[in-house]
Amino acid sequence: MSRRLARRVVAYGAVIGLTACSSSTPVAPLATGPWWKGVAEVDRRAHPGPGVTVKIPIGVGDDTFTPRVIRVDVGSEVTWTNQGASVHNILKAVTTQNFGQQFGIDTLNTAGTYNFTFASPGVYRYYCSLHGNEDSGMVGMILVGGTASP
Ligand SMILES: [Cu+2]
Repeated sequence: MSRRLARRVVAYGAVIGLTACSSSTPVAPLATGPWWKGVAEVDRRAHPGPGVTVKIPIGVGDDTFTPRVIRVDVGSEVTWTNQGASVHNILKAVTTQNFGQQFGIDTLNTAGTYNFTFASPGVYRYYCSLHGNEDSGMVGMILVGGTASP
């Protein structure tokens, strides 16, 4: 580091120190918005016909639905498989949303599976109440058909 650069760094540090207590200090905005913004969408469409099973393993120890966001064809069956050691559940993130039929499972034990067939296009969000809430933590989303991500 050159002497001039070193001086500049020291000066910058001093400015930070002086302004840290000021109410006018600019603060970098926190990441805001829904969790699925920027999350990779895994496209599982173009499988032949309805009834295709899409595996969603639940990560060992990290309590996540993997992948978090997948897109499937209308009529696709999705299978959640608990590959972890913990018990999980699968609940609607929006309780009033119509999934077409009863959705979810209260207890998904280790090695257990849960199947659901998505018969209508739409955006279907879900979560595990043991390791998250409707909007963060152990959450997932199924995009059915060509419906745009929200
Ligand atoms: Cu869980």
